Amino acid sequence: AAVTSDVLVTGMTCSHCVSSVTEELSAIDGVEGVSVDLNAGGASRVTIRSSTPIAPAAVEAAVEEAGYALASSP
Ligand code: 9UX
Repeated sequence: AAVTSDVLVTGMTCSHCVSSVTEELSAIDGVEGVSVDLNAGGASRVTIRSSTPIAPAAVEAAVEEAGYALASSP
């Protein structure tokens, strides 16, 4: 069964930000889907669906590669 995990990402303010983060996270092995609840000016909730649990460090690296930062893991 697929698993989902949520992270909070800061610095995202437009749909292109969403595209960048989605693209980077989707490139992680095992990731099947990414959805973003954009909260411009605050932390955006990013939900990652994957076949197996994804290492938190891989998620953080992808978010940073896209140019944003992890606020926390709720
Ligand atoms: Mo939109 Mo996001 O012009 O860093 S790409 S603000």
